Amino acid sequence: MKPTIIAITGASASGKTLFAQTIYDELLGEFGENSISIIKEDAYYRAQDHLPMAEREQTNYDHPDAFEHELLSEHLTQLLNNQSIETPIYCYQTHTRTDQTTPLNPTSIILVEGILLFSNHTLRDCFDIKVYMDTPLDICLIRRIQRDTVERGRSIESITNQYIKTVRPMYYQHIEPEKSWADLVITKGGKNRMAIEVLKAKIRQLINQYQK
Ligand code: UZR
Ligand code: MG
Repeated sequence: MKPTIIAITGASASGKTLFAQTIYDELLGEFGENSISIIKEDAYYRAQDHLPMAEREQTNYDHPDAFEHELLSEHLTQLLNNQSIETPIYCYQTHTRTDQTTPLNPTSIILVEGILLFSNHTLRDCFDIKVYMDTPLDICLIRRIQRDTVERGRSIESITNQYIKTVRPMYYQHIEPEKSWADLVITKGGKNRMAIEVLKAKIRQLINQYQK
């Protein structure tokens, strides 16, 4: 049986990481390491070593072209073929990849989370279940300010500038339209307990089939 790949997409700071991580942590405890893994689309931001810092700061990180979706699709295909992969590690401070990678072995369930997972046709076709986090944009902005000042070393000024310049317009151009591809639309953010339990129940059923 091939792994089942589940995509979780939605606006920046809509609760994708929390939703995916909660499902992962809770099922890992039940089924163990070979059952479930997570891949972050953020890890596949393009390497920008060739660009000076000032130019890297101008990149539109909310546009599909900022991601190496070809590499992510290739990696998912390798996992489907039962091969291990090396996922890139991205650094938000230097806006490029580090020279390290994280090894990842194929598991029965693969969760993939990120903002623009449905924008690329080949990538979209890799997903068996498509989830969209439909969190209001004002809530996302508040969360983004809280998160990026603490975790990504940003000033309020740089966050609000980026928000006006790219995050908000790209949301309306590229992210919100992704909703039409989704099988499940989740309201109330990454702590939506009922949504977590419903998806966990489906995943449990799948893992039990793999283990037969
Ligand atoms: P999530 N991002 C950066 O701010 N800097 C980078 O070097 C790479 C990405 C931001 C990006 C996007 N945009 O909104 C967000 N901007 O990371 C996506 N501006 O990550 O879904 O975890 O919020
Ligand atoms: Mg995230």
